[in-house]
Amino acid sequence: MISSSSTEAREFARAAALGLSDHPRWLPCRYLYDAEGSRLFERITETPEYYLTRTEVALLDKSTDAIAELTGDATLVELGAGSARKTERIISAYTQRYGATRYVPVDVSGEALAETTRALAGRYPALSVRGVHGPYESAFPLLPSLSPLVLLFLGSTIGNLNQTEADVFWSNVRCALSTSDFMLLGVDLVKDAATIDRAYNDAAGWSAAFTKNIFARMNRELGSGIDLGGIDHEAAYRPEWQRVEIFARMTRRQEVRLAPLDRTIMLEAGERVMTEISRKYELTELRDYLHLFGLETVETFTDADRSYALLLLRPGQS
Ligand code: AVJ
Repeated sequence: MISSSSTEAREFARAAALGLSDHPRWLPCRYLYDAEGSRLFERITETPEYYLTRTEVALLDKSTDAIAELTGDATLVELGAGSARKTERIISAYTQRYGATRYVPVDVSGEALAETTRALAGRYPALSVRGVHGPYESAFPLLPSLSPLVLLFLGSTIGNLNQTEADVFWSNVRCALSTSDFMLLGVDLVKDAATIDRAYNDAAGWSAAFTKNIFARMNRELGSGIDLGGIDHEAAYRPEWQRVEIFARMTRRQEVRLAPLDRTIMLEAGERVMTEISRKYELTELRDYLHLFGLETVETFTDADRSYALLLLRPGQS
């Protein structure tokens, strides 16, 4: 049932109307992650083509002890926590070293958050978990009261932000962190285009299913009536922009109903809707960029192929 009075549905519909009326057309990527989207993303991370998660987990295995030592005892706050499966490595390093530890996962998916909280509380008696349901911006006002803390932003999720959004994000981070806080950032690095293209076009089709799910969600929550069979997934690495661009291409004309707004938007056959970008980084460039926001790189952990990196950051000690 579609409840047109629900504020979440209206907000989703407004965001969709805004993006779909723009040129080029787009949808905000946070709507990819409902319960189904989070489940589909987990499938992507298990494909042989998607090297990011596997490489990050291996890096965490090698480096969490060093990280826990460098930061000292601290509250762990995680942006976009999802299933937090890889965070367990960090949590166990901190509980082993420091005993009782606070963990504050922040996620837009209420279901993922509830599941994560339940699973972790059972497995780590020394851990106190308090989830925050919302976009990661909703965590910033809480940070001063959680200091000393380590802000975790893993999975190269930062790559989803465009340049303007990233600038805002980093100034907010810098304002919210005090000089005794740290941030652990996971980023995917620039590499050959073929490897990246494969990661976003897995043979089993989970990437395509993930892209289509945002339209399935519109059907479920906004009564959009989109023919999902009339949508193709299109993802390609653009070396000149150092980013993957992910689109849904309409293979037929679609009438997109936004029931909460009582509006319909037409998409012609051949038109594309951008659902996501995924930025890839050069290490020196990234460190210089973060420095502009008053964040210093304490340590960089990277794999032998320099495929992926973990950066331990802290506010400049001025
Ligand atoms: C969760 C944003 C890191 O950009 O690699 C994977 C999302 N989308 N395949 C990424 C994603 C399609 C992923 N992040």
